[in-house]
Amino acid sequence: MLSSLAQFLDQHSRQLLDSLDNEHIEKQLDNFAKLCKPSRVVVLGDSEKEIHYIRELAKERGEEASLELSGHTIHFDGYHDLARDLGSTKVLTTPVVKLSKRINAIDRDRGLSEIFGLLDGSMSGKDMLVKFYCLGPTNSKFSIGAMQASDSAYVLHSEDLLYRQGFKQFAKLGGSKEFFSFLHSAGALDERKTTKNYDKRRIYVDVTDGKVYSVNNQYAGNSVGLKKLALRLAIYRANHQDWLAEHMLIAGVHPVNKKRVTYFVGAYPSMCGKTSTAMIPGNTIVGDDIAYLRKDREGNCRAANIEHGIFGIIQDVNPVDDPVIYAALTTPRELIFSNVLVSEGYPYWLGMGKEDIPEKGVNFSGDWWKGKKDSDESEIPLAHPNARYTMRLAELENVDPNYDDRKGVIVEGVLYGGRDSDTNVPVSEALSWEHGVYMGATLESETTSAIIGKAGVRRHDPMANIDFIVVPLGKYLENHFEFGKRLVRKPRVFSTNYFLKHDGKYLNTKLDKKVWILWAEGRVHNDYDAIRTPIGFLPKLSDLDYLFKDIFQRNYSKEDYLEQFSVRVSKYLEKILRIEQYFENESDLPEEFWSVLKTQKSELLELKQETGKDTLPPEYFT
Ligand code: OXD
Ligand code: MN
Repeated sequence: MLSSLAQFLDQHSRQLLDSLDNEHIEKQLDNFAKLCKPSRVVVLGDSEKEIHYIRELAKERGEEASLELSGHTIHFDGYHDLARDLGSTKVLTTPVVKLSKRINAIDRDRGLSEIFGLLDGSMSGKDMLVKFYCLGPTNSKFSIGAMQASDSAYVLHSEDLLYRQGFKQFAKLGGSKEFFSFLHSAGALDERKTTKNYDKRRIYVDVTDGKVYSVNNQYAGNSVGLKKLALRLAIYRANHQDWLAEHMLIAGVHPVNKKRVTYFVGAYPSMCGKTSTAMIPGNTIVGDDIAYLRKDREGNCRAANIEHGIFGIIQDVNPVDDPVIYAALTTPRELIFSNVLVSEGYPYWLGMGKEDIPEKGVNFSGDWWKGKKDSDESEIPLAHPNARYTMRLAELENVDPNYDDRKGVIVEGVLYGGRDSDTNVPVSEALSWEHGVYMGATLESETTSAIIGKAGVRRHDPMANIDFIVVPLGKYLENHFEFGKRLVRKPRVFSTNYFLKHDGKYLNTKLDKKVWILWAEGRVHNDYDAIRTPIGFLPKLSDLDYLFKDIFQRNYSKEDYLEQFSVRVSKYLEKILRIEQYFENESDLPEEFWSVLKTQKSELLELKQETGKDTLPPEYFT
């Protein structure tokens, strides 16, 4: 044991580190301690006692406070730290690190010197808490060890809810440095225990070294290393190997009256229906956010949830739209709410479907009352639109029995869903794996409040992963094309759009997505015919009508079908123009990508010339 590190450790911590017998871990912790200068370095194992310690510490320190229902706590991030901060998140570059143009970068030496300057002494008077987790099920091909060091008990409490304990996994490393590590400091705190120097927030990702440094923040997307910070490291690794690290849900889809389950993965940008797709009543949930995908020996695509909890957006969670989550959030269990309104010990959020919401309480702005304004004179909502809940998946009644399977689940369908008010149909199936990759690569979405910046602007978001693709986009897409080529049983690929509007009004209810997903499930098993169009295979009216009747006991009219499933030829051509502009600056895009685009474009142009129409009904293609 390095003597400089030993002086920070109590006996238990020392024993734990000794038992890991890994010089890389010790060296890293020694460096972290020298840099952040905590009073102590507290190393924790996997036991219930240690989990309990963190849970209580978060409350003792005021980072969380108990609510009325047993197990519920509230945590507030600072008023200026309520979403992922892409501007302050940078990848450290060296001559070997090549990145997509959309990723912020900083020269490695310069970046390290800047962030080390900010971390210097950041933990003085505090403990550095250290825990070991496993990304993915333990003892599996998917497992990656992840070490988190942080001065925030909230960060470790969140990780205890969201990730698998990994001390034993680390013990098996046999001294290797094949693990990720994350150093986080919330920095100086104000009286609300939120970060004071949020303007000096930095998140620097060292992809070649498998490390991320994060300082002066608390919002979990910035602070919880194992979430989006680990996703970046995993994407770098996966794209230099032969697997996929994706921003995807994993769900078991169970058709009505049929004894089978079909596993889907799905990529949806934030606030585009990802969690609610995973949570569709009748589905079983394996994961709602991050999946690793690998080919197994038989040539199947296997997916594992690298998490075992949910850090979910809580806006619009109500008994009608999200009954399963709503039930979980309103009953006792271990659960952290963040950035909601609290009044008399109960949480309130936007769109919760309650009439009697209190007109005052405490929220992300401190004491809150209806009509309260911020310094720009805009009204502060009762809860932040990106307010969250954090809980274990196993708490949910619809958790899939295989959610922790070390082999992962066999994926038969892939979903790509954007937020698109005027172009894409509610559901369609890709014409091929290549077309499916194209559908994922050309996902567009209106921006949302999960990312700092203006909401409501159309944004390209390939595979809903653009914020995290720390390799050139061309390389990332090639990895997708190649992955499919190697599979013996390729999943079918579908695009969904739950947000189609007419005159500003949504054309579908939030529950309609169940029909689209069950149609996709049926297609995987060849239960339904479909109509081939340039944008993909479209459902037939009779099959949708059957599904609407079967599931919701209501008809699906021809009018609705025509409005929702007509091919908006001109809108698609506009989209293709946007795509061409977006991708033209990326170098080395795979040929497959351009070939799908060119085929689709020429087919649409031809249709337009032939018919002179902007929109064509599905029947036109039969
Ligand atoms: C998330 C996000 O929190 O993508 O999952 O913002
Ligand atoms: Mn996410």
